[in-house]
Amino acid sequence: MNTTKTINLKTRPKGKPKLTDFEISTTDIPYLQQGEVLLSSKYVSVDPYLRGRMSDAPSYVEPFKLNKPISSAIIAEVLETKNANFNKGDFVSGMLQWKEIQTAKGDGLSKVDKEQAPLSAYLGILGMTGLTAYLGLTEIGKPKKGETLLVSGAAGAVGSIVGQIGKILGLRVVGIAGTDEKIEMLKSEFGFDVGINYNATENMSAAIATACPEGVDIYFDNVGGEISDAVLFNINKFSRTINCGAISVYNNTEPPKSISVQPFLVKKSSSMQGFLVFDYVDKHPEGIRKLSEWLEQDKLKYTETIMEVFENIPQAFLDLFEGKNKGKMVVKL
Ligand code: NAP
Ligand code: FER
Repeated sequence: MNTTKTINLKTRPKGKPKLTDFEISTTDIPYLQQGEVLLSSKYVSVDPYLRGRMSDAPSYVEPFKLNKPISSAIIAEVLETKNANFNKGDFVSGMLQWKEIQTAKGDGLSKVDKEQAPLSAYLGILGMTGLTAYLGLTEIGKPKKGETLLVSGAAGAVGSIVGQIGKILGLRVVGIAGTDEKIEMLKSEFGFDVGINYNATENMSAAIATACPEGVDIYFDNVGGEISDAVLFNINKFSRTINCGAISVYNNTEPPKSISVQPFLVKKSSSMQGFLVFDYVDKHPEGIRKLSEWLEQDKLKYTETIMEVFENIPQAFLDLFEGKNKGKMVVKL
């Protein structure tokens, strides 16, 4: 087989992305050059931040090009190798293209151990997701035992890990998510103390006040927008907000209308800080060590939503904006 299916960005999404913004094409697999490996994709990560790269606004990485493949974190198997660092049959993780088969240079690929954890875990708890949860909470949240941690997007990939790390560190943990089933999962499987289904709640600030009778010391914000506005009415003196993501406004076509945060922060000497996991590359090895240790000791659990087949990668991505996933969304090929 000398060709492979490829998923390209066909049009830049306006508002909510649609399946027609993507196009599947068949492209040639280039001849394997010295220093390269031939890879077969096994698990593809779909992530909210890819929405940003589909727009042409300036960002920390360049936007995806139209009619060119989209890329994301992928776990792949080495089919052939002309690179001494990789053997046939190795599994690797890297930022790769949405292709079934592709060639890649060795740099930027890291080997993953199938015996230590299931392959998909390297896209979630043992990858960017786990690092985001651990480093965001510890570096910016600066948690102290007994404090109250509120997490939005709590049943998602990052949020479900943040809450569990909060429990390990001795915090009272409250989660916000979109269905009763997710709230039940947060409490019964991940040890959250309380949960709020924002889709079934009229007055979010009152619900947060009830769920956090001693106020909010740390707010790990994955969603932004109205949910995060409601949190402001409940923040404590010297509280910290980790601005990890704002999925509720990623598809906005106009700048979001939020309430003014400044008076809330002034009154409570409270801080908000944007967080990017790539700013802490020097701490990634420590983070992975910690996460692996907690995983081995059964102190951390994870869940995944695994969709199947290559053609469904765009649908899996769209589903993130509908809350169809619990834990990490991945596509298995
Ligand atoms: P995820 O939480 O697994 O998936 C997205 C979830 O967002 C959905 O399951 C959905 O759950 C929720 N959601 C969708 N639309 C929403 C809306 N309008 N209002 C409220 N909730 C909504 O995704 P993830 O990979 O863990 O990422 C979570 C957040 O972290 C994202 O904002 C992402 O951009 C950010 N992130 C940041 C970094 C960084 O370095 N800063 C790194 C990784 C991720 P519900 O059913 O609860 O609505
Ligand atoms: C994310 C949201 C936003 C993310 C990165 C960004 C790695 C960064 C955006 C930018 O720099 O424009 O989930 O994850």
